[in-house]
Amino acid sequence: MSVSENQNYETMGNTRRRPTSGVTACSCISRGSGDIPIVDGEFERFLASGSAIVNEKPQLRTSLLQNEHSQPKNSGQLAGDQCTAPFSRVGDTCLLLAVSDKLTWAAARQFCAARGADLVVFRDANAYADALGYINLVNKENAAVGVWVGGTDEAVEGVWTWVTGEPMPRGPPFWGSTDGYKPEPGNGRARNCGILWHPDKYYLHDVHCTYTDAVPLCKKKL
Ligand SMILES: [Ca+2]
Repeated sequence: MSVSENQNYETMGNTRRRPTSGVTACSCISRGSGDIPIVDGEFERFLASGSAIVNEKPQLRTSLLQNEHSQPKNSGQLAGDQCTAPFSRVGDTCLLLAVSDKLTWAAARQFCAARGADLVVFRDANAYADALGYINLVNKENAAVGVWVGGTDEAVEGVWTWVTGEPMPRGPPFWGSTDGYKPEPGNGRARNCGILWHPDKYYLHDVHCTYTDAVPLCKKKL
């Protein structure tokens, strides 16, 4: 420290204060309302302790970073903004029933893909119930059609999977029955695409994938 620099400090014992002028390193701790003078060597110990906290608590830093990336600042608003017409917010998802577009299963999937979506999947009975409520609301005037869902056993007969690659649930309350006691799916290799079958209260049935009296139910990822 030069003589001129030293003149910029007010000396009080072995305590140094912020320089009164000039640009010089300050041995102070900032505490909001102002800098607090510290004893020689304490500033270095303060810096060392801060580094120790970061180094000793990597799990804390990792946890904070994970929270920052996993929790949108306003997930409700974000999802609502993305679920725009002609899609409708249904429960915690975003659906579109294209009541005027009777298509094969593959064409229905393309229809959804062109709109940033895919055929609907149900991960639990609540999601299924939400979708049924939406279908009955939108499809009042066009009730005698089937509704395509994103489920198939085309790849391996009898192994029903969603288009996401997840296994489809089996049995009630998802699948219906053809004659009151024989559970769906029950038509083997001939029928490999899943449909919500209106004549059976929109329970799941297997039908020919080329069936065309059915419309897409698209689900957009949020
Ligand atoms: Ca089949």
